[in-house]
Amino acid sequence: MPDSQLKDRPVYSSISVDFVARASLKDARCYGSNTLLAVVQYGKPNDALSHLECPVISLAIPQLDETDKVEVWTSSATVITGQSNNIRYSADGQLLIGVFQIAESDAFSFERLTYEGYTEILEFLESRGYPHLLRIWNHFSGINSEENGLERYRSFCMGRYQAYAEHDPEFEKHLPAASGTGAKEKIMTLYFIASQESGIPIENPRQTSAYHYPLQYGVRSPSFSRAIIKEFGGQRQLLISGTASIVGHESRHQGDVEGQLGETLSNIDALLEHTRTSQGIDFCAGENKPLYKVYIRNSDDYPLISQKLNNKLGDRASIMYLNADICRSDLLVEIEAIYTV
Ligand code: 3EB
Repeated sequence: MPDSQLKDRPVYSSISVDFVARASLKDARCYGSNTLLAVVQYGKPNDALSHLECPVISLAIPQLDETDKVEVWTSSATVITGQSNNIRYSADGQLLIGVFQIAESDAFSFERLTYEGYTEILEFLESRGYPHLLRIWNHFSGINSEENGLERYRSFCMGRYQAYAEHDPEFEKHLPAASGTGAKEKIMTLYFIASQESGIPIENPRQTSAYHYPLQYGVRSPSFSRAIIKEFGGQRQLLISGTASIVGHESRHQGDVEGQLGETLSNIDALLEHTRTSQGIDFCAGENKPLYKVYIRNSDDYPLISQKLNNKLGDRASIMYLNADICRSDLLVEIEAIYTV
């Protein structure tokens, strides 16, 4: 490529994410040779990490393994941070990480609170020039409780759907990957990554697309894609949504946590295989360990689940175990993952 053309090419930062020991976050701005974009911490840590200049996202979701591990996102480029209404964020010119966090007051219906949150996020991303929402984590209290005759997760799906539909009539073609779980305090947290350029949404051949789930699961279907592929600075990430024991649109292995775990892992395998054949990318061939986050409804199931996962993955994955309710009351475990090649 001639020099002149090279100069006009935008600089693409590389983006990394890892689970690291809290104590290794000494510097206010950097982790290793990269700049901090955001840190996510789980449970009720004593240390607020207030020395960090990047957004610190705290979730009332207990960690079932080592309690001093945090999720760290970094960039090789210069990072700016800021706040706009209810959103704290950082951005590096290619990627933006933000968090919308708000008390779940009784003043609004839960549907309305969700609608307002999503609308604020979508408008914010559009105005900042990062219009492509790639991945979002949805955490709020009482996910399976009924309120005004409707399960709160279903109210959430209605508010989310409404916000997306108003923002973009074609929204189902570019939905982000997502996770949806309960949290132990009455705070709604929506944290997300978005980019200037779009990613590629992937569906799972073993599962009905969530946005096409039939009416029996709620008037508005859950709006998310099964995974997103996005390239950052020569590396590609596969951001896999929270995945559970659902085949087609039906929950399988009711009351059988081992059966649900096996089905969930089959779903993740099917998604990886489908990505390999349809996109020509083998995410299992990477040298970086994939990151797994495992949400477990009943903490009593943690020993069994961790033992089975260790048998299957050994030390080929970094795994974080969390104690959270899951959006269908018959689901006992949900697993999300990030692969990099
Ligand atoms: C499922 O496949 C399980 O509503 O954002 C997983 C990931 C699930 C995200 C969401 C829900 C969501 O339907 C539940």
